[in-house]
Amino acid sequence: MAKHEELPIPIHNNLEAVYGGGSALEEAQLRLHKLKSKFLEIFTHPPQVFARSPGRVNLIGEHIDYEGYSVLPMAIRQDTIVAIRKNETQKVLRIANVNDEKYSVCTYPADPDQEIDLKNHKWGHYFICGYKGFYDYAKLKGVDVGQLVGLDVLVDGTVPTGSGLSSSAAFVCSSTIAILAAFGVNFPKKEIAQVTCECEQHIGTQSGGMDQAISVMAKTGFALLIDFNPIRATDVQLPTGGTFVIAHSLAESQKAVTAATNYNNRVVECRLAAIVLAIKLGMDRKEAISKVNTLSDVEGLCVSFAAIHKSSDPVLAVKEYLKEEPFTAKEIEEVTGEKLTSFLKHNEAYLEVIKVAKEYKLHQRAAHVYSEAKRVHAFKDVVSSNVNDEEKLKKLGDLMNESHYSCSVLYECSCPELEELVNTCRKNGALGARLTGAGWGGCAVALVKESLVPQFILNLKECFYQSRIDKGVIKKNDLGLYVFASKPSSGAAIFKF
Ligand code: NG1
Ligand code: MG
Repeated sequence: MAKHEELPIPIHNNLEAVYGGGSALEEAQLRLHKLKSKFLEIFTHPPQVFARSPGRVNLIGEHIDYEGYSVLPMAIRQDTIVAIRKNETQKVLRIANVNDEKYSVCTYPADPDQEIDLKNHKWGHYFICGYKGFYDYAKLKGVDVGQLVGLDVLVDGTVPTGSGLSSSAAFVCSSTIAILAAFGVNFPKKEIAQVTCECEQHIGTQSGGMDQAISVMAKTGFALLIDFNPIRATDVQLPTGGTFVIAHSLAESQKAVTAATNYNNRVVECRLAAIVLAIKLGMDRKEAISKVNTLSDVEGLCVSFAAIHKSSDPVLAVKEYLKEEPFTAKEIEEVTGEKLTSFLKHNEAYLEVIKVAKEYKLHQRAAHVYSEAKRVHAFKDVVSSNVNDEEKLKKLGDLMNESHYSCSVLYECSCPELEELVNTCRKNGALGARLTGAGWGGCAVALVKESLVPQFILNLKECFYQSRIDKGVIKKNDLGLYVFASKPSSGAAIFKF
C-alpha cells in the first residue's frame, strides 16, 4: 500500500470525512452553505469545487525547519476553505473573503509571472503565492493546463491570523489545492507540500517547510515528525492522558511586515553563523560562502570537532568559535574576506536584513538551533520509550519548557505577553508550556493533564484574559477563539458536491 504522504489529496463528497459528526459537522455544514450562497451572490455562478487546509500548532522544533532540521507539529481543526471557479470570460483573478469587513476584494491579472508587490502588503497576496506555485508545478510536471483563464475565489478562514498557528500556510495550501482541483489535477501530498513551501516564500519570508508540510499531510489522531530535503513524515502517537491547550497572547505578530528585523533576520544570522563556523573549522573561505547555507550543512564539522573532546554535541564548536558578544558586519567580513552585501546579494530579502541590522548574535542563534534540533528527537524518543504515560508526559513537558527558554533567551523571538502567558500556564499546573510558531506574539501551547483541562482553561481566563476583557482588548464571548484544547486533526482535502 502506498504511504499516506505518497497519496494524492483526498476528494470527498461529504463533510463528515473531515469534520466528523455532531456539532462540528453542523457548524461545517452551515459554513459551506454560507460560502456557496455568498459565492453565488458575488460572482453570480456557483463554485466548481472547494479545498480546505488546516492551521497547525508546533509542539517542538521552533525556527529550525529553515535550517534543515526536523520538526514536530500537529494540525488543528481550524482551517481555511477556498471556493473556486474558473472564469473563461473575465480573465482576472478576483479574490473575495467571507469576512468582507476586514478583507476587501483583491483583483490581480491572470498572469502567473506577475511579481508580488511586497511593499504594499495585501491579504490576497497569499492566494497569488499559490497561483504562482500551481503554474510552476504544472510546468515542472509537464502538465498542459491550457490557456490562461480567470479565477473567481471566495475564502473562509477560521485560523486566527498573526497567531503562530499558520493561517498563512492554511491559506496558501488551500489556494494551491483549490486551483489544482479547478484544473482537474492532483498530485502526491508530499509533492504538494514541497511546492507550497516554496511558493509561500513569494510573500517575502524566507521560511522553512513545516507549516505547509503538516497542513497538507496531517492525519487525524497523530502529530507528525517532519524531515526535510526531501520532505518525509513519520506518525507520532502522543501519550494518553495529556492534552495540548493553545492560548493566544493577544499580541499579533505581523510576520510579513516585520520580516527584515525578525524572521528573516534570524534566517540571515543562522546563515552567517554557519559560514563563520565552517571557516573556523577549516573550510576554505570561498567554498564556505558558496556552499554553506544552513547550520545543518556544518553540523558534521562541528561534531568532528566535538569528538576531539569525546562529545557529539555541535554546541561545543559554537562555544569555541562563536563569541558570545554580538558580531559586527565588519568582524564577520574579516572572517569571510568578502562583504556581506556581496555574498548575500542574490537574495533581496537578505539585503533588506543587513540594511537594518546593527549586530549579529551568531553564538546564541546557533546554540538555539543545534539544541532545539536535539530536543525534537528527544521528544520523539520519549513518545516511543517504554516508560508509563504519566512519566512520558512529564518528560515532554520538560522538553517544551527547555524549548521555550531557548526561544526566549537565545533566539529572542518571544515578547512580554508570551512570557506572561507561558508563566501563567506553568503556575496553573501545565506540565510544560512554550511559545509556538514564529513567536514575537501569537500563541503558546501548554501540555496539560486531560482531567485538569477544564479547570486549567478557567484559570487562564481568570489570570490572563479577564483583565484584557475588562480593557476591551477582546470580547468575553470570543474567548473560545483565543484559548482552546486541540486534538491532532486531519490534513488538506478537496470537496466536490
Ligand atoms: P508561523 O509564523 O508561525 O506561521 C513560521 C514559519 C515556519 C517556521 C516557524 C518557526 C512560515 C510560513 N512559517 O511560522 O516555517 O520557521 O515560523 O518555527 O513562514
Ligand atoms: Mg505563517
